[in-house]
Amino acid sequence: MHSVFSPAIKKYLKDYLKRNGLLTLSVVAVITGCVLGFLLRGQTVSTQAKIYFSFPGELLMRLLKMLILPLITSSLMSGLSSMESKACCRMGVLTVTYYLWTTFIAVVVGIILVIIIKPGMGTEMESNRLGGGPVMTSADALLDLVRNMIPSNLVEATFQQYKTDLVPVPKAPATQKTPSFVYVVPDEENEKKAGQSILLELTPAPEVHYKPKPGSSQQMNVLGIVIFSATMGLLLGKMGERGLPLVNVCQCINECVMKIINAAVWYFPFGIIFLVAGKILDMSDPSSLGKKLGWYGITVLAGLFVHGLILLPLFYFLLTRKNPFVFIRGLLQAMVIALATSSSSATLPITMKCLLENCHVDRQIARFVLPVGATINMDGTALYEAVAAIFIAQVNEYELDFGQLVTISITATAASIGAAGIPQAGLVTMVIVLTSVGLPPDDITLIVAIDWILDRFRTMINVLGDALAAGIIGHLCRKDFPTDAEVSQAANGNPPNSHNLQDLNVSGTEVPLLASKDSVYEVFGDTVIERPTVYYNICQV
Ligand code: 7O9
Repeated sequence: MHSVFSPAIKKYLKDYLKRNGLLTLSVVAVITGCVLGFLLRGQTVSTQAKIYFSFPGELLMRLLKMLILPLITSSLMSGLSSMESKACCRMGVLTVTYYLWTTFIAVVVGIILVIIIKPGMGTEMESNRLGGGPVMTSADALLDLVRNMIPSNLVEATFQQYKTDLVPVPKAPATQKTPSFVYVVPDEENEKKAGQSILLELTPAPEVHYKPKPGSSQQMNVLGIVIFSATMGLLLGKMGERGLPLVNVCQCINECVMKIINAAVWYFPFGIIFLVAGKILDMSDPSSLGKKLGWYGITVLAGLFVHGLILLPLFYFLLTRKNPFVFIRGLLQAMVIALATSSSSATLPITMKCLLENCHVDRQIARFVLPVGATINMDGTALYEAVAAIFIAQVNEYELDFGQLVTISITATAASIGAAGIPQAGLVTMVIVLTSVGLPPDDITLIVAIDWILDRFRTMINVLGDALAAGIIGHLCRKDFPTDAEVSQAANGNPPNSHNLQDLNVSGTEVPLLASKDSVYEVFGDTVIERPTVYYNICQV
């Protein structure tokens, strides 16, 4: 049969699918998931059927989450161990400073937009108030954060966090001899009926107050694990030869995880369809959201857009003089997964893959910058919290002065940095931001209806922020680390034409390549394995 496509078109299509096949499939999966979800909403689906229907998506989440622990521990330990302590220190300080500033800028963008758009002004809004439950104080949350930084049991830290529980303690009834009375001043309607104030006898009801008690929350204590692994990595590097067996174990774990990811990505498009469709089946009716909440959503999305697609790329351009959109193109796969899972930690394995394979960021940099970024850098979350706080103030017709805006910007930045260390972060950090300026925490229920969808978009910006940071830090610290090009130069003895290792004609040999004074790079086909120089010296003996 005669083909309808000319050979040129065929070749183009083949090349395109080879390069972008997975990405295209993932995007198609998100769209199919949305369509399927909305179609099924028309039908009556039982809860049981919904659970079965969401099963492939659940598997996707489990698969991603399974990889987080081995990936972050091995990345941090092997990444930091093969670095000089001076380079390490410089990179650490740069990374944290960059994260702090970008988060603060995200908050400022959010505040400016919410003040310009004013989504909460005007008519009153219905709120189904929570009723005054106990609210954890900021001091308790801060103490929990510090406690979680130093886990008392490392194995326990892999599945639970320390959390202060507030337990109700009834105060002993006051030993009053005479009953106390209270005047109830009647409102207008009661006045007509009663015509006078009513005197009530107060039975001395037991007054409840809440006592903090040690408890736990079933979430991984990332902060503790990140701090411990980073310390171990640093010290392993200092130990030299004796630390090598462990460094090697970590590198092997890291490589294996990356191999699992390479295989698992082919399941993703299928999983995404059901993940997205399942969420859409579960959501409440969008028409009940109302106009104000719509404007609020638009404000958050506009803020995320300005920060993620204008400011962050601008910083990237100013600091590296490279085209940020070429870099972002390489990250699209990770952004689609972030959109589908709404979790930047679950997306971490894919972000790592994209950075190494498409953006050619130095491994050592990515292994440090990404896990730390996933833990403390949440630009989208910080922006969202600031917008939400001011939106709630506007709904309550509560005027915020400049000092209060500054307070919101600082608490929102701090809350997003600490989120991973605070149990039940979503709610608690929002409460901290609101109470810092005297707003009612109960009003969080106003925004819950639309939170799940905004979460997806802010997760995308969180992931983008971490990845762009890795690109920038990689560029700023490029002198401290050899690039792939330098490695291949050592391999061929002549300057390479391309950064892509596949283009090099180094066939899989046992030739170890000395690329810098700290690391030896071994090239096996298109894979490069880095080892500290000391290791190589031992192997040579
Ligand atoms: C969003 F480093 C890792 F990968 F191991 C890691 C693991 C878990 C890092 C962080 C976490 C973690 O638990 N993070 C966390 C994030 C905890 C509570 C709240 C949040 C905030 O999440 C974002 C948001 O809701 O705005 C968003 N969904 O980036 O994942």
